[in-house]
Amino acid sequence: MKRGKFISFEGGEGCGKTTQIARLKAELEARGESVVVVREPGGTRLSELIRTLLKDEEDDPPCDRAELLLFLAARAQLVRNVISPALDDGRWVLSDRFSDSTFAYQGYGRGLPLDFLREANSFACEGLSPDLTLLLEVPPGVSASRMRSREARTASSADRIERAGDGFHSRVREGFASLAKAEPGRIVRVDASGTPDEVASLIRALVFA
Ligand code: T5A
Repeated sequence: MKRGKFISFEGGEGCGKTTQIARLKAELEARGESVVVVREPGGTRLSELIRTLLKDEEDDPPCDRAELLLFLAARAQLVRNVISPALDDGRWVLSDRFSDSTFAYQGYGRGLPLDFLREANSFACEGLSPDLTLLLEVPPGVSASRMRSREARTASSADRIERAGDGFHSRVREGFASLAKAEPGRIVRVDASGTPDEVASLIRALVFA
């Protein structure tokens, strides 16, 4: 059986990953492919419980090191129980965030050492890396207005990481750009500031090139 393809979607808050993943999934299914969509942190019962702790724990919020280890624990469970079996079955896996978010947020954003992060992450994912990573980029103003419109529509409010401050989020943005520069063969930057249709057609051209 031919191994499936693994594509991760990355970027800052509200860059439109979820919207584009739904579109690519529909496109792939229309072409007869079998597709699994996962989100990080999350995607298994244990990983979804960890997600709640990471996003919403206010009384005893995780310190930076605990935050890192919780993200990695959620990923280890997702890789072992969902992503690797799906790839072995020849299915496509589209992941809303993966390891590059850890490097950008916990490495560049929180300042934890990148060498250690890479090693610990590789242990957590048993060496698995995406075949292709689409880095969706929007200017900070666009990201803020998309998040506001989503919050208004869903009556939700910003979580602990979204509220981390402008300095943190600009380090994350610069981190993603550095990661893309270091691995141009895997990480492709996508201008995500256009309409959903415009961004979807850029992505289609990259995936079906
Ligand atoms: N994190 C995660 C870490 O710190 N380390 C890690 O290792 C990992 C894996 C996850 C948080 O955890 C952090 C990063 C995050 O802070 P989350 O709730 O999953 O939290 O948040 P995000 O991944 O940031 O996802 P969001 O749902 O906030 O944003 P999306 O998925 O990028 O954007 P989407 O598609 O939901 O769109 C947002 C809004 O914009 C509109 C949509 O309709 C929606 O209202 N929109 C557009 N509007 C105009 N034009 C377009 N092209 C649009 N595309 C979407």
